[in-house]
Amino acid sequence: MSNTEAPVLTERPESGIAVVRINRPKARNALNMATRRALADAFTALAEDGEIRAIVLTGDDQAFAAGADLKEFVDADPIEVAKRRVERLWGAISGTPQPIVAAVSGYALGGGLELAMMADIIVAGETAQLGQPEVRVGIMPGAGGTQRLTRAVGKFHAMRLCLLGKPISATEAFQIGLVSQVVPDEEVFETAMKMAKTIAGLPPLATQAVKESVLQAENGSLESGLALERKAFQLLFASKDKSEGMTAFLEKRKPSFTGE
Ligand code: CO8
Repeated sequence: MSNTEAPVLTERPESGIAVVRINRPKARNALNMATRRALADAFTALAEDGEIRAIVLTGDDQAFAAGADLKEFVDADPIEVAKRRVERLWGAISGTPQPIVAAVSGYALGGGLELAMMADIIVAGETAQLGQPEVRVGIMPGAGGTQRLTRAVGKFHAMRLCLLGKPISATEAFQIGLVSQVVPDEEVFETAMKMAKTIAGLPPLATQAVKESVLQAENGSLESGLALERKAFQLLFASKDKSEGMTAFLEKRKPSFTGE
């Protein structure tokens, strides 16, 4: 397979930043098993790469991803679907320690929106459409669409999206808290890259501790979340970047972070 035919492309356009691009344009970037495996492999490799401090996850102009590949679902029975153990592949993405910025243009539907919700920041183009249309083909969200979505937007928006299956515009998604920022279509990737660049320039121990703590807010009780946040906060006082960041501020100069 030549690189341009690979279902997922990883690029390193700038130091500290990786771009993971879903590359099945003819199928609207539908997520078949090969693509899901390639995504998991890409994120597993990046998670272990100490040089990478922020990741941009994207598709193309027409689609971020139009959901699970229905060709691989149409004849599948429950045992086959269970045996695919897709949760292990999703886990490789959602468990990535570095912050992930999703750059969403076009369709982010079904498993595609669930994938976007595994990112930490979502930038969407103004004509993007986001939704959980699974009910329309007789199934339901199966990779976080009833869970991450509900945590992001609350019960009543989540119910509307999952029960009616109708996509919403990027503007509405922004209003309900499903995306972080809406920008003109031609600025989606550039905006996500700018955010990644900002994150990559900050102390990685701190950005990764922020990610871990914010995600904990979705998982556990307020008390356990506050305890984790407190410990992560305290631990950062052992980092050289904390000393450098604060000293540089007080000395009115630019800090130089090393990741230690
Ligand atoms: N699966 C397979 N092929 C797809 C998919 C898909 N999800 N989406 C688009 N394609 C293919 C089309 O079949 C078509 O192929 P061909 O050219 O060979 O006919 C090509 O992409 C272009 O599609 P359209 O001609 O339909 O393009 P449009 O621009 O007119 O429409 C849409 C784009 C609106 C995205 C439309 O294609 C569509 O509605 N797609 C299906 C969306 C959908 O229902 N997604 C949910 C799928 S179910 C799911 O995601 C469950 C997640 C559970 C995760 C758990 C995993 C185990």
